[in-house]
Amino acid sequence: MTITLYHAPGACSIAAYVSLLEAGAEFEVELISLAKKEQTSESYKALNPKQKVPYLIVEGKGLSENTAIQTWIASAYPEANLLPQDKFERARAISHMNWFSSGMHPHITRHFRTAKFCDIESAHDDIKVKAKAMFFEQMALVEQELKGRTWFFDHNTACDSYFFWVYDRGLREEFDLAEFSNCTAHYEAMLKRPNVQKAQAHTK
Ligand SMILES: N[C@@H](CCC(=O)N[C@@H](CS)C(=O)NCC(=O)O)C(=O)O
Repeated sequence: MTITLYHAPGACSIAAYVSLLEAGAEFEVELISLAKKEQTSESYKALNPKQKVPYLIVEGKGLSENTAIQTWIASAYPEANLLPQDKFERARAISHMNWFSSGMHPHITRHFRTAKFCDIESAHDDIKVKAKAMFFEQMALVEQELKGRTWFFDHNTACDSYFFWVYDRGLREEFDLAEFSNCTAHYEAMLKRPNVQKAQAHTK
């Protein structure tokens, strides 16, 4: 099976990268520089008109969206146990990933790329304050999810790889996340995983 992951260092595509490594998959990584806006190049747009990473190509067929990519990896490599086997728990894991994608990531984007959302410069600080507050509201819910547990489920899954990025991205927005001690412990446990270190080190 030929698999190529389009990944940008620092981007949410690290979640798929970590899962492919955890699955023991054989795959190629094509690095995209978001700073150089390579996601808007004609050649990348021809592949993925959404102009985002991650993008996965499996045997010539493309798949976008973190949650779908993670779900495919888990199905294609069942022995890696990247999502819970129990049907309800598996649906809950997919719910978590959708939450990270649609309920948390957009707040970070509004904090980071405020000018993309509003031309009125004097309103930018207000948008940032609100985006951060909305992100923190969600973080408080994740904090409860992780109470008394190392991982979201009874073993490390794709959800953990995905939330690792959410927390890391919050730190890079200079959010003080110390009040979320369960989330911080989760982040620290993820940082110790060799596949997380490997994916993070791949910047060139
Ligand atoms: N809904 C998509 C979002 C992907 C996304 O926003 N990726 C960001 C990087 S973290 C990106 O490619 N941004 C480039 C841009 O917006 O120009 C998913 O969950 O995969």
